[in-house]
Amino acid sequence: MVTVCDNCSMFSIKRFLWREYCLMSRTFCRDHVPSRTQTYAVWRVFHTSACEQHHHLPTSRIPRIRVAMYDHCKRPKFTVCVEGNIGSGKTTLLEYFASVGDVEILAEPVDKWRNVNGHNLLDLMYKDPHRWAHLFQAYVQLTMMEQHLKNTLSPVKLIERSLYSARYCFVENLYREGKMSEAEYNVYCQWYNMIVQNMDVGVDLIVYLRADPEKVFERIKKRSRKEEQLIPLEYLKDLHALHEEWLIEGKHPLPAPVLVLNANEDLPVMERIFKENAASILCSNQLKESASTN
Ligand code: TTP
Ligand code: MG
Repeated sequence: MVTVCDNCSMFSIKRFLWREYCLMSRTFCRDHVPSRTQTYAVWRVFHTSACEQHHHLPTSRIPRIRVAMYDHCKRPKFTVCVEGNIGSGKTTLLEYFASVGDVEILAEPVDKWRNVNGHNLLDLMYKDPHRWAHLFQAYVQLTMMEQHLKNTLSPVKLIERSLYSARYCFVENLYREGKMSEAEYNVYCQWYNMIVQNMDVGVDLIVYLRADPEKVFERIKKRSRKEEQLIPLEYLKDLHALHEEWLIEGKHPLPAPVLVLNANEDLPVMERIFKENAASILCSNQLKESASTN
């Protein structure tokens, strides 16, 4: 709703524009920076509705805001993060949807973690977490941020994991286990808070692949990713509990609604479950609604 400003202060105009921008950027392209004329056109429409007497401010005073323009990005975009314990089937879900829908998938950059200019940080972290966990998680945070910020062309962007699960599951676990010191944990959390408070992480839905720790333990053994061979069942139980705390019990902030899927089944059944939930995962209902209002 438009609030009519009494004195037409630039502050209230900016606040109003900013709110409109935030509303639009949930639905349209976040990265289009409009030209000065386009900004003015948008600003004038908003400002006219905000205060009818004062819509002729000089263009030099137009706030330099970033506005999502309808012309440049007709299709709305939804970001879905796929969460769940190690080996719960996140990559499998991504691959399934890549083969059936107009989606862009961003698989987890595990290969980057395994080769930072020749250094395998994932391996170092498992071998000596006291020494390497903080550095490893700092790098995970950086690469996750890249995933969140990445521009995609498809209307739906599916990301394996997020900044949030790294923070609330893995880092929390390392700290509780004493593998990350209090100082390291504090520095990590300050970085994390700065990022989520200042960056539009823009998650619209979380799909939680909920699997029993015993089940994922079996799968991890089978797929034999070399760095993970010594992972004990206890570690997977702890991670499972932290996923539950975050995604089911609401102990930490949730950036979006959560769709919970039973991920204990084998591939053919999992594919059936993915298919049954495709409309929710691909946000097709919301996409249709947004398309019809454009
Ligand atoms: P996952 O992020 O769980 O990915 P995955 O490919 O194992 O899962 P799925 O089988 O469901 O596709 O973990 C990848 C590896 O990285 C795993 O060894 C755990 C580790 N990891 C951390 O140690 N800290 C982190 O913050 C993250 C995100 C992963
Ligand atoms: Mg994976």
